[in-house]
Amino acid sequence: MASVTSSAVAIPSFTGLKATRVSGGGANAKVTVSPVPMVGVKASLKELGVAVAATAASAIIASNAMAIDVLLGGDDGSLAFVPNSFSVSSGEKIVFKNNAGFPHNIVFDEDEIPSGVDAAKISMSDEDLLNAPGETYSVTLSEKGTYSFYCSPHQGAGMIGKVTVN
Ligand SMILES: [Cu+2]
Repeated sequence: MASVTSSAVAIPSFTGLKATRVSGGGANAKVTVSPVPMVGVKASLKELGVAVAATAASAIIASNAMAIDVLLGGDDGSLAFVPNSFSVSSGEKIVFKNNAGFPHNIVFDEDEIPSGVDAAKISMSDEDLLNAPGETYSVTLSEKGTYSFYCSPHQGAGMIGKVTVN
């Protein structure tokens, strides 16, 4: 965090440096000299942009309860969502992550979701599967209520879950 602050402070001095060089040079010098500091300023602005973006991302992660991870398949080899029953806030991101016993998928039960919600829009298709370790499927639910979902290859084995959106 401290390094980002000092980068931000450094920007005006770079700009000042460039202005001094341009105004100090002759007509010919301007043409040849100014591209060099321009590149320097551009590069530092770019770096700053990256630093700010990184800071914003980590701030979101750090401050945030606005995402929940659900493992697909238990560490003990169980064919289950872990956790299989949980609550989220409206608009909170749910990240389903392949853990064990894949392939898995996430299909919301059209009969057990709030009315007006299109199950197809929040589900993976039946044929679409998460095959690789660590693969994810994310969904954000905004309509409040209770939603049931299942993994189509393992529904019969009890791989079902429930989320309440508050
Ligand atoms: Cu499964």
